[in-house]
Order: sequence, then structure tokens, then C-alpha cells
Amino acid sequence: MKCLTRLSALLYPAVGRPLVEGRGKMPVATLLPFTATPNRKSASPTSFRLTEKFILLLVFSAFITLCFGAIFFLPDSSKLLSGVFFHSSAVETNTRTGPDSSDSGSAGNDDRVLAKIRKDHEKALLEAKDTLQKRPDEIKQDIIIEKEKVVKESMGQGGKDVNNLPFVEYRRPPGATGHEPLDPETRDRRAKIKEMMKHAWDSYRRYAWGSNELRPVSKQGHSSNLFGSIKGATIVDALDTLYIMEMFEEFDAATDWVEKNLDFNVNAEVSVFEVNIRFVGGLLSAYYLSGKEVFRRKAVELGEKLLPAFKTPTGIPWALLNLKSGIGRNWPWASGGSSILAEYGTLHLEFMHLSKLSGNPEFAQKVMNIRKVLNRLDKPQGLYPNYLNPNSGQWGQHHVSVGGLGDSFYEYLLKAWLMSDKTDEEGKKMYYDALQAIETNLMRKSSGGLTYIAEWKGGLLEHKMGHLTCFAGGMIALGADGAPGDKTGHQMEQAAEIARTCHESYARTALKLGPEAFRFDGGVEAIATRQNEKYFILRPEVIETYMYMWRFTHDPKYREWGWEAVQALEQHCKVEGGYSGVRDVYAPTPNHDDVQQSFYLAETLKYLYLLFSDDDHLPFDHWVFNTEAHPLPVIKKDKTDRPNEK
Ligand code: DMJ
Repeated sequence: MKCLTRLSALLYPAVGRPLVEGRGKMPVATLLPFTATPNRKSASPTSFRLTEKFILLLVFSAFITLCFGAIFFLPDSSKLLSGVFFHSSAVETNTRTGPDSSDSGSAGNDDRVLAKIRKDHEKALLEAKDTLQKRPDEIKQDIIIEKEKVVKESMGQGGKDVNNLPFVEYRRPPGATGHEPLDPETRDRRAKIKEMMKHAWDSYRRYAWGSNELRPVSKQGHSSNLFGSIKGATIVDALDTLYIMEMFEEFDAATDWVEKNLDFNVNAEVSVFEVNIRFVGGLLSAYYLSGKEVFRRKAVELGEKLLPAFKTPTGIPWALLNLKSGIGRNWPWASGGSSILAEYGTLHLEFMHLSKLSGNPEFAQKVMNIRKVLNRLDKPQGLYPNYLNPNSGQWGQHHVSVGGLGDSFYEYLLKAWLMSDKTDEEGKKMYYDALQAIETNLMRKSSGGLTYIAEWKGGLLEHKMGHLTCFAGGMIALGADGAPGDKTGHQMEQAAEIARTCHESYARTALKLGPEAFRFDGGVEAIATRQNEKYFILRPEVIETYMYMWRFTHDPKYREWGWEAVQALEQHCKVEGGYSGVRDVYAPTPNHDDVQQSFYLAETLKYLYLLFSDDDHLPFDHWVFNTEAHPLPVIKKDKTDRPNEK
């Protein structure tokens, strides 16, 4: 319809004008002199000669033809005519409700209507001219944008109707499931990891089904306040591990639970970061692995619920959000009301996929804005402090860490670049620049020759490395290939050194499991000296690094180190009701903390399984892992992942 209007405007640009004038003044009165009127009757018929009569007749008939031609053949005139000759109800209503319903008012209204029509036609003409000047690809692009608008409108206000998501043709990326390794020892070890997963899962299912986590010693459910009253963290976190291990009966039971019970309509405050990495990440992975729509729907629904967290003067999100009221705030302990780098900096991967799967660009815009804010700020020594005030956009305390509070921000810069099929140059630059600053200011070698990444407090180094920081070995190895300035080899060495240090932190304990943090001062190396740093809560980071190092080097020591960890887990963490963390890795016998963390199933067991799998199982050129080890597909620039957009 719009096209037709544009076309008529193009062909008959002034179509309104003659009709307007004709309508207002011409028709009846103007014709009178040429009809047989009383006046004419009084005039002598002989006063006209035959030729004059003939000419008059000719003129008259030409005029009549012209009028009828104009009435019936000029395009799109019906509406106008109906208003003029037949007094359409629209015009009538307009006249009645207008400020003045007198004749002159009516004429004024008519003029206004006509002026509007003229304006519309002129606008259509200009648009048509513009369109004619565009290249075919620009016109195509316009059509795509129009289509997207229609899709968004059909999704309701702000794209919130998740039952009505745009059609996405599902195509499973390669390597979602693997195959048995040829080497018998590796095959057995891989089978062992699957058995561990089965024990963890079955115990959870038996004693804590629907709760967030399991208390494996007391055999009951456990709920952390990180998820408010959202339930089922272990189910959502474990979905993809069940799938890649081909535990399909369990996967189906988990899917069924998600369909029937996973509910985000809770009046409770959640951690935006935790809910994003575990729930949004877990649901996205489950969708990409299985193609089941329920996961896409739930992921987008939850993503929409997290968006109010970004309502701050800078767009840097709050750490905590009430999912019902949409009111956010920050951790009360965070320096000067700041948001935390590792929290607001660990949304990028999931949010890019949410935009892709929902057709709603808002998710991507929110995370791209975070980068903008960061890039405007001065960075001390090129480092990113862990605290940033979302109101003022200024750094809080100058505390820098590649472990807790900072870690996954760096990870997501690198992975954003990789997940974009290496098109996100900004992410790439930010990552390698940050890594350089970390190397210069934080990375040190102990007198015993162990490389570690210390923490930085206002320019002073604290010679401590967290278990969390051990993920950096894997991250540096993953990024080494793209390192600028011929640094690939150097970064691979750094990664290997960090893996060795973290292995040492395990090897130097009684239980052969690593402490939460270890130090390089006071005469010790890679050992925890404070009681509150001696616990092990089934964390994955050291094993994660072994897995990356194995993939990139195929050095058998990484599988050996992973196997040592498996034996320690079996010996000290396995209990009848699942797996538990321990309170002191230096004590000769384990004191269980009675929590089976959901990340044990999402990360620790998944990375172990991949460590003993072939490289074509979740291959790195097609998948990146979010910080909770949920695999997300690379968004291919050749669009092979988007068959319906080709
Ligand atoms: C996980 O939830 C994620 O890996 C996160 O980035 C930090 N740590 C825990 C596991 O240790």
C-alpha cells in the first residue's frame, strides 16, 4: 500500500492540487453559463451563428470530457472525492468536532485536510526519489530493518513476549557430543569422569531435586542467596554436561523440570553476575546443544528480567537486582558503592547471544556501552581497578586482581573476540593491552622459580595468588595464538608456568587438592598461610587450565595432573550423598563443608571429561566456554551458523 502511494506520488506529483481547486469552486456554478438556464432562455437564439454555436459546443464538450477525465482517471482520487461529493463520515466527523462548524470553518478544515494530503504526497515523492537513488544492497538493508521492526512489533512492547520469539533455524555446531578415545587408559579415565558425574547428579536428584544445590553429607537441599528464590541452579548448570556426556535420560528429566518448574517470577534479589553465568549461560548452552526451544525461551525471559540492572546513570549495571521490582543496588561491602569489574564485565558473551536469539538489540547495546565507559576512563598503569562507581563513572579503590573481583572480565574480552569469529577488534585490543599491563605490574617469579600473578593495591603488591587466578593459565594459552608482536611462544610459556605453579599449590597439600589462596612471602611458596584460605570448594580453575594446556600442547603431564586431581576428589571429597568441599587441604583427613557446588557439575567435571576426550569434542574453533564452562557457539562471520540469514 505504501508502495502504491509512493508510486502515484511519483507519477502524479501534483495530483491533489487541480482536484482541490476544482472541488472548491468549479463544479456547479462554473458550468451554469453553458447550460440552458432561464437567463439563456431570455437571450435570442439567433444571436449565435452556426459556426459560433459549433465552436461553443466543441468547447463545452471538451470541458466536460476534461472534468470527467479528471474525476475518473486521476489516481487515488476516490477518498478525496468521497469527502467532497459524498461527504464521507470521516470528513463529517472532522467538521463537527472541529473548533468551528460554520461554512467557513468547514472550508478551513477542508483546506487543512487537503494541505495534509499535499504534504503526504510531497513526502512520499521525496522518499520515492531517495529510494531510486539507493543502491540495491542499501534497499535490501532497508527491507531487513523494516522486517526486524515488524518482528519486534509482533513480539509486543520491548520484545517481552518470549512465547513469540522470531523464527531461528536451529543448526547444531560441530562436536556437541564426542566419541570414545582410542587409547584404552584415556577411555577408562573418561568413563570414570562420567561415573563421577552420575554420582553427583543422582545424589542431587535423590536428595535435593529442585533446590539450588545439594548438601551431600546431610543429604538435603541447599540454597544460596545468590539466586534469590530462583530454584534449580544445579539442574540448569548441569544440563550441558549431561548432554555432552550423553546422559540423555538425565538430560530429559532436567529438561522436563525446566519446562515445568523453572520460574523467574520471583520477588527476590539476585546476583546479576551469578544468575547470568549459571542460568542464562546454562540455558543458552542447552539450547545450542539440543536445539530445544524451551531453553531459548527461558534464556531470553531471564535476560529480559536482568535488563533493569542497567538503569544507572552510566549504564554500568548493579550487582544485585530485585527481579520483581527491577530495583538494583550494589554489594554493601564494595568500595564506595561500586560495581565489581568481574561482575559487570562478565555479561558480554551471554548478552550477545541473547540479542542473536531474541532479535532484540538491547542486550548487545547494554554490554557494548560498558566497554565505552571503560574506554573513556584513565587506567592506572594500564590496569583495571576492581571497583567502579555506576553513578559517577569513577573508579573506587585501586585494587587490581586477576583472581576474585577481576578474573572473568579479562576472560570475556578475549572470548568476545574469539566468539565474534575474530571480528571484535575492540575486545581483542582491550584484552592484549590488559594482559601486557598484568605482565608488567602483577606477574612475578618466586625465588624458587614459580611464576605467579600477584594482587595490586594502590601500587603495592600483595604476593598472593587465588585458586580463582589459576584459570589465567588456560586463558593465556587460549589467547596466545593471536598475541600481537610475535608473543605467541612467550605467552604459551607464561601459561605453562602458571599451570605448573597451580599444580604445585595442589601438590604441596596433604589432600592433594588446592587451597583457596596461596602465598609467596614469609618464606613460603604456593602455600596457604592463613586458616581462612585453606579450604577447597570443588573449584574448577586448575583443571580448566590443564584442559586448555592439554589441547594446545598434548603434553601428557596435563592429563596426569588432571588424573591426580580425580584421585584426590574420589578419596577426600566423595561421600555417599555426592561430593563435598573440604575445610582444610593441609589437614590429614578431610573435614567436609557439606556443599556440592553447582559449578562442580557445570565446570570441574566437564573440564575433566574434556581433558580425557579428543580435541574434536567441543572444538575451540566452533565453541567458546563462558566463565561457568557453558559452551557457546562462535558467531561465524561467513554466516554458516545462520542459514536463514544467508
Ligand atoms: C564459577 O562460578 C565461575 O568460574 C566464576 O567465574 C568464578 N568462580 C566459580 C567457580 O570457582
